[in-house]
Amino acid sequence: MNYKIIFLLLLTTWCRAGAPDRDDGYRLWLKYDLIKDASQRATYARSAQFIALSGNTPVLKTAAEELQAGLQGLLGKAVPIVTSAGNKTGGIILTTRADLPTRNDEGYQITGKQNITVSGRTDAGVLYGAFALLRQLQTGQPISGLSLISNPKIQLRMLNHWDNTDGSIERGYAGSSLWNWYELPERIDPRYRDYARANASIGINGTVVNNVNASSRFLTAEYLEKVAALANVFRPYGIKIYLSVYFPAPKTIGGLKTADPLDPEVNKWWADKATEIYKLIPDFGGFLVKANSEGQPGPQDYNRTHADGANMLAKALAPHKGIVIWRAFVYKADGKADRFKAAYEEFQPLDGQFDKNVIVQVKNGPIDFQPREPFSPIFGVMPKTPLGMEFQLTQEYLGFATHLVYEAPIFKECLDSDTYVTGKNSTVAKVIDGSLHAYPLTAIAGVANTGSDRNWTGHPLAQANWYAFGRLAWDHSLSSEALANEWVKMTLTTEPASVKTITDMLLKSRDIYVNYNTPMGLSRPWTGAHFAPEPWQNRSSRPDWTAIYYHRADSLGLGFDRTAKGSNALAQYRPEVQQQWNNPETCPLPYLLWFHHVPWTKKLSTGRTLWDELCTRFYTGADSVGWLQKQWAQVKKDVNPETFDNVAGRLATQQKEAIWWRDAWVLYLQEFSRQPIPAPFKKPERSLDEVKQLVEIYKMR
Ligand code: BDP
Repeated sequence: MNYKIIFLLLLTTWCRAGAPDRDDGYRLWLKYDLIKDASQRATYARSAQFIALSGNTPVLKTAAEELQAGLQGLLGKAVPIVTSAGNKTGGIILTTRADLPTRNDEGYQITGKQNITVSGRTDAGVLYGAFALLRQLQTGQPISGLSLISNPKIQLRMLNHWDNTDGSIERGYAGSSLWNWYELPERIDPRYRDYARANASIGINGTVVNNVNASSRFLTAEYLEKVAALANVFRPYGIKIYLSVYFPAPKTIGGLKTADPLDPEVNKWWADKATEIYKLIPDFGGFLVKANSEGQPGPQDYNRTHADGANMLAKALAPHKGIVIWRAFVYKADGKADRFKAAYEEFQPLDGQFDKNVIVQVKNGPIDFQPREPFSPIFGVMPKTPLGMEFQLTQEYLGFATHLVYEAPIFKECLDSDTYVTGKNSTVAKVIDGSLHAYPLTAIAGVANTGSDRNWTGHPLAQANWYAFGRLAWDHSLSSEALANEWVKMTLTTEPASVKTITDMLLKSRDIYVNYNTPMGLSRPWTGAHFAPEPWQNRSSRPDWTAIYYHRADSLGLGFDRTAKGSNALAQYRPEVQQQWNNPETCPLPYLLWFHHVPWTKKLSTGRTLWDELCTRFYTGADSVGWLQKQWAQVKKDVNPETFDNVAGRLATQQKEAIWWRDAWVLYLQEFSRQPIPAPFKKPERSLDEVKQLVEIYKMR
């Protein structure tokens, strides 16, 4: 069977999977259903009579075939691929041009009137341009007369999968792993290609396929073959594969007595392993490493530093142009210390000590993917070390797959924060895109929210988080609203009123969630389910794995004092940033309890006391889920029934849980505040003991 026939077969499967009358969400934002407006279709069709492609490299072929498939669906007519436009007009030319005025190799340009030319300096640029052109049609924009250039602002735009060999996913809520390890490398699930298409369409160019809590099995010959088979599928879509590695692998699978990064035999083991990997996967991306973090071994076990560990791996990969992504997610089991400060304390002194092919990957906030965190102070203090961003798409602390939380505002809030590292307007975005410190390597990663569920993400609207992440990784200046709008049009409906309603729901969803879950700077990163709040949880093997460690409720007030009178974590930020947060009178309310222990009766800028303000937020947050339900009911006529019912069901669950979570917090905090629930809110119908039981029962499942 030749390549074209295979493609057509795949295409048929793809189309069958999502015929308009039965839309199970599998096609994501690449639906390509017929554009309803016939005159709009005809206008597009006049500019899309053929696709001219002169090259035949795999990525260029992908670009042409994706464009062809998309146009076929949107316009309802076959668009031929020809090898040259000759003197024909009215078509689309895909071409690479080394002298293109794009800023980097993956950028693209779309120009032209008589023919539309989509060009890139590399094949990948053309591929991204082809998807951008399709996006124009999908969102009802003009395609002729365009003159646009777009460049990715960040080089490595990656998904991190926390997937295990047994098919489970750490913190995964959309089924099991996409990778069928037991069937690989022989059986290639067609879904792997669909995964690659979706990623390429939003500019993602790298994927780490296994959990950061890594099994050394992934480095065995058996597994490397499986990984190589996946790499073969991803390659035509411009996506490189990376592996999370277990630092002591030289001991566990290499038979060495040590994994000391300064031991010559250990060095040799990794160098040999790298050579073995690159024989199988010539464009292998590199390693992601979680070391000396949450019980994972690492260089500190041998009195070496993170830099020693990272550089040792970097040297093994350097001859092959591979890179090391070393995570900064570390904190010690020291109950007296402030976990907020831990990563900075370990990493800041190492600034400038990492090899050129190392990038340090930092979570957006100092603690752990909370619904709202201040930006990690590390972003303001490591000018000599390339820092990459780690966001979490999977909703570990965001209500799993039942709560609606559109995450673009979380990402933007962090990216737009000013670190003041080189004066005003030194945003986190400018740190990580390299424009402030001229980092040679730039990266951004999202911990994936995908799984084997037919619609990929469990909650149908959580697809928007995957989408927005990829688009922001490409261009962090895009707004949350523009991305929501785009995604809704491509995925759910193009009816203007419904587009507006759903966009509005998405944009408000995060604040609604924060209000009933962790308002005003509360957080809840304790062990257990990571689902329902358990603010009473006070026992664990380590103090920073209890809830009371974070909220510090007592008879006087609530919140973690991180000023100079408390842990002084604020000192890790530049003075201008400290100034925003260190005065409880002026600290913005969303961050108040992150930095201050505030008396229950303290009057806030809203005119309410802390207690009354908290109650107001918990209650209005929970009530707003009802608003989300009402909004969703309004779009019924414009959204396919399967997706409509799916979302409606999840919103009903969310409503129930939001009330439960509100009750958990207010009943628990009331034991300290000793204040009534303020009018007009009614006191919870259940007792604190009943809520505690609910949580215990939840944890049993
Ligand atoms: C925490 C997760 C844990 C991860 C860890 C990490 O609960 O499952 O392994 O982050 O990022 O949020 O390493």
